[in-house]
Amino acid sequence: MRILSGIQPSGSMHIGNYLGAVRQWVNSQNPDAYYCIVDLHALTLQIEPARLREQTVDYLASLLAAGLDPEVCTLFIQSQVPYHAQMNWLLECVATYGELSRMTQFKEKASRQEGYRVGLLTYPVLMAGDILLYSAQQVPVGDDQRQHLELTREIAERFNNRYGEVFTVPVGVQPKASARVMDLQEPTRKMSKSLASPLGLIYLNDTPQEIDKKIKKAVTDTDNEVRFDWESKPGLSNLLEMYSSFSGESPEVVAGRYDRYGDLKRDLAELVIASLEPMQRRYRELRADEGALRALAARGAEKASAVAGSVYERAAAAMGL
Ligand code: AQP
Repeated sequence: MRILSGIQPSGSMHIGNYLGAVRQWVNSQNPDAYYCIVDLHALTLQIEPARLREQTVDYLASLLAAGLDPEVCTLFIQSQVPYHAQMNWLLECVATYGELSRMTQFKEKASRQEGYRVGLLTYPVLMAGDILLYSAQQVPVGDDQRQHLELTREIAERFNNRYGEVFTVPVGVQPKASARVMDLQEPTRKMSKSLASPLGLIYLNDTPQEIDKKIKKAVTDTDNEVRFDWESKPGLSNLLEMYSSFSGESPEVVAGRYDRYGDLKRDLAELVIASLEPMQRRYRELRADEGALRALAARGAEKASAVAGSVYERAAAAMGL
């Protein structure tokens, strides 16, 4: 099964990224799976160059620590495969301004800043290129990327109708639980790096004390009845779903064991700390050898270029270049 997915090295990786996307990557890795750190996407928002460089390596270590095996799948850095930027231009001449300006993430992010960059509008096209370059059949992503994936399908179909069959039309795959992990302080909003509220996100490398504090301070409600109900109890349901994602039980079964929010929060904190601990240990070991991480990324880029190059050449030729 040909798979492609990516993650932006903006901010630090959080459990929304892990439960919504990265854990699926680990479970579905195979020799035909391509996973990339999409550093070009990170340029859509303000980020210090030195920080971006550093975080890109942090993400390599985090993905390996989470369980990706470069002997099994291909792991690479987007900007090291120039076909992504080249394909972006071809597809910008297929996508329309109207469809890009209707994207919910664009509207949300643009509304929070003055003078936003053109890249903020067009990055779903870059993402479409990321996917189509690898003829991906499946794209494991969190729920927030559903709209961008639908756009990718439309662009692929339009291209194929206009210029001939070049692209595979992909499908998105969401996890059964935690496709949308919510902010712990504002549980009606997704947990998100660019809206980092200090207590709202759990980062994969948070200390046990930080995790414990954030979960204990998570916003719930006042009626003190433990019930899984997103409509009337979003804060509590977010905690129950998080518990369920780490323990494998259904959120209803977890809810049935508790009478008090405090007890649930205490046990959830313990569960999250214990689940992340082996990953954190492995992260520290891997991050200590930056040379090895960069060498691994270079090998990944070489493998990825071979696949992306041939699809790019076919797309460019079909358009008359
Ligand atoms: N809260 C979330 N719940 C479940 N899945 C999530 N993902 C992101 N947030 C959640 C999934 O993680 C993958 C990588 O995401 P990304 O870093 O490339 O970009 P994003 O979706 O835009 O993530 P953020 O954290 O919200 O970053 P900003 O704030 O920069 O937009 C994707 O598969 C995504 O679905």
